[in-house]
Amino acid sequence: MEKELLVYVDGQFYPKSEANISVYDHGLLYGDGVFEGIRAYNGIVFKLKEHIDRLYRSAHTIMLKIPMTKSEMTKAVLETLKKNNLKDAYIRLVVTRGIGDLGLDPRKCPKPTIFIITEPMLQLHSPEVKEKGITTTITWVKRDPVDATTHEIKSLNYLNSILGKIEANNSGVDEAICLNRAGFVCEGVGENIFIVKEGKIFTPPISSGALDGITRTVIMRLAEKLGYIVIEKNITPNELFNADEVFFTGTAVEVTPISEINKRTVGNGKLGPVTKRIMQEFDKITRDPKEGTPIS
Ligand code: PXG
Repeated sequence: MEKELLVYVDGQFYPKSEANISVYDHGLLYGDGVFEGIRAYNGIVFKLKEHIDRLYRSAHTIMLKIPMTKSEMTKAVLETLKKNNLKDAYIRLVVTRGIGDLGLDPRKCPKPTIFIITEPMLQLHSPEVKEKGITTTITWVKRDPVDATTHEIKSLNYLNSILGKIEANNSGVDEAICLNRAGFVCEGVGENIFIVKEGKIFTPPISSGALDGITRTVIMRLAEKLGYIVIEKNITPNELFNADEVFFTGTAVEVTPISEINKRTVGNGKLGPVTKRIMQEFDKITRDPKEGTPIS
């Protein structure tokens, strides 16, 4: 029998089939917790420090005190990868409020639950999509507002994204695009969004309610280094439909071109030159040891 992957749960390692948490965990009962989706390329955990920092920022906002230092958390992630002998991996790091009673009061949860799942990296979209682009639809469900369960917090409340994803599935397209309450473009369900217009690059500000994506920041810096002007501004659906190029960024999707939005073809429907250049350069960055933390 093939050896099972090991999962870190509260300081111990369990085979995948035995890695469980309590049904009284508030992460499950209320979505009360925070998480990170991280990726390792060829033995280097890409932007691990940035992911750990964001995890602690999310936890700070929801007043969840993680009972580990950032350095201990970093070690736990690396240890889990080492134990599983993984070099190209997807890492899911989760901290929940922990076990409590059936009331929602977090004071009843004395100890946060921490678990780390690592899996070999699987391709989200087929390789052709990087050439052809994906189809999308703007979903009816509005992004959670910034004065509520905003996606600036990477919390376990992902129903907003899941509703968007269901809408994409029902419409027979690959992914959903979310608008905020004011009607401006916000992000995908698990991706940030960029448009290219007349050679300039635009992306919605985080104040639109989007996650401060780590790939987003990398792409903004990269694009500037390549000489492009990058502007954070509110983007309307009309601007989105009439962009020359549109692409998603994220840990899972990396840089993925969008070819269609609500049946409207983006640009000429082919991979645009700016997106192509950025995809190529991003690929180099993910493989640069200086951009991450080595597993061993
Ligand atoms: N917005 C949201 C709401 C996200 O959840 C991003 C943007 C992109 O952020 P990063 O930091 O990854 O550039 C995310 C991240 C998955 C998966 O399994 C989703 C994310 C990350 C990893 C895996 O769908 N979302």
